[in-house]
Amino acid sequence: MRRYSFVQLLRNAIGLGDGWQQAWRSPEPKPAYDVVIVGGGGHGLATAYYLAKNHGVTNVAVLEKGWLGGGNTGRNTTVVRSNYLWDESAGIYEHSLKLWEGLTQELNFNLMFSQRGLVMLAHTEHELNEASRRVHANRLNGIDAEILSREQTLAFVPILNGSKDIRYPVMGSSVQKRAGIARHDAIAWGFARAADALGVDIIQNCEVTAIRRDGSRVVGLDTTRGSIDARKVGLVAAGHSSVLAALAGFRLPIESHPLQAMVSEPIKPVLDTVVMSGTVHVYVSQSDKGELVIGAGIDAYNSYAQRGSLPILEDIASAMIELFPIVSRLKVLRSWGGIVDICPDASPIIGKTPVEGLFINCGWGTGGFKATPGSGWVLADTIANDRPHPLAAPFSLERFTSGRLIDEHGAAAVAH
Ligand code: FAD
Ligand code: PYC
Repeated sequence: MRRYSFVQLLRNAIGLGDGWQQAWRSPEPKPAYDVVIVGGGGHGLATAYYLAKNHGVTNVAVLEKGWLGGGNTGRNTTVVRSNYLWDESAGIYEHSLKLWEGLTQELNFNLMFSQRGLVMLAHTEHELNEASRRVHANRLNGIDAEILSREQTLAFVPILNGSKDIRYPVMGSSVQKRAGIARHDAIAWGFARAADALGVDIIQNCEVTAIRRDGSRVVGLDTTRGSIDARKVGLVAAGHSSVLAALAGFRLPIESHPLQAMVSEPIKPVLDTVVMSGTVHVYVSQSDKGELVIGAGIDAYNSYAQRGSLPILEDIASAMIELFPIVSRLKVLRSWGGIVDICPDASPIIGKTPVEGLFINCGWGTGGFKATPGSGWVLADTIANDRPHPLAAPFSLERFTSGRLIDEHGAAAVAH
């Protein structure tokens, strides 16, 4: 990897240098690979990186129909936390959080991971009980979690509306202090650069249009850039997972919905943590630039369009003003949407499929950004060894026939 001197950095920044070195190559697809990963979001790129790094499997391609991180990876609001309810979830999300804690150094790429804490507000007795149950469950799994009283919550987030006369007064909260935010596209770029350096071919503008089988086994893919043979294939295509599964001839218990977010104009620092409210349906953090990054629950209808409807934006604006009256005259700079693939139990699917040699990672719904490194790690291990990684095993597709669901609607919180 090329190193730049300070003067070279300055010259490049004003267009007088000899240009930036490409962070990854742009190879033509080869006729065949040992493993092809479909989807160049964070999860797909992480899978390719860990295949190469942890398992020495380097004859790998990542096929992306658009540009790297152009799906949900580049559209999410970057909340990273591991405070889910069930032991199975604690396993995978905490593994991921631990990887986040060392990833900037490992990838030598500034992911701007900021462990500023995350507060989940409780506005009802039911939410207080649910928070307390989850905090105890987290602690039993060695995950940091605390309950804050109403007074402690208002002290932790001074801009919160402390009035008891609002629709949903703040009654308390749970907090995970190791939670936080990161820079979303940096994780795609960091994994891409590191995977490329280990020999992985990253191929953009390459849409998979068919999945070829020989009997019950996958043998390759047709793409907009030609046919590619593959011994093993990983489908890691978030909003389009059910479309790809249909190409392979099986169905997924997934619904695809738009999920929207927006940012305000930049203001002085007013919020040094992340706040979520499941009841009034809003969550917010402040970016390093000063913008408030604000998100919503899903749009209720199914869609494959990367945009949503206006009523959701009106709802989150009114919820924000209710919780944080100081934002009432703030301007919204932009809003956007992504397509999230949601399972009935609000937990992901990771593992084997009914087609031999074909693996899948999907169903992270509104909450997969935080899991990017952990999910890549376990999927790579699953593909390399042809059996589920122990942390992935509970999240198999079979749970929808066995009935061993992992219901995380409470922890998925506002976004579901
Ligand atoms: P993606 O980044 O979507 O990557 C999948 C890729 O597959 C895409 O780039 C797509 O173009 C490609 N693809 C699809 N079909 C094909 C094909 N046929 N051929 C080739 N390529 C194909 N999660 C959190 O943990 N915290 C949050 O704060 C959070 N906020 C969110 C806010 C919003 C508004 C949204 C939309 C999502 C949010 N999420 C959050 C969820 C999170 O973004 C996703 O779970 C996660 O990014 C999924 O990553 P991925 O790499 O699997 O998917
Ligand atoms: O999963 O923590 C999360 C989340 C926050 C906002 C959207 N998803």
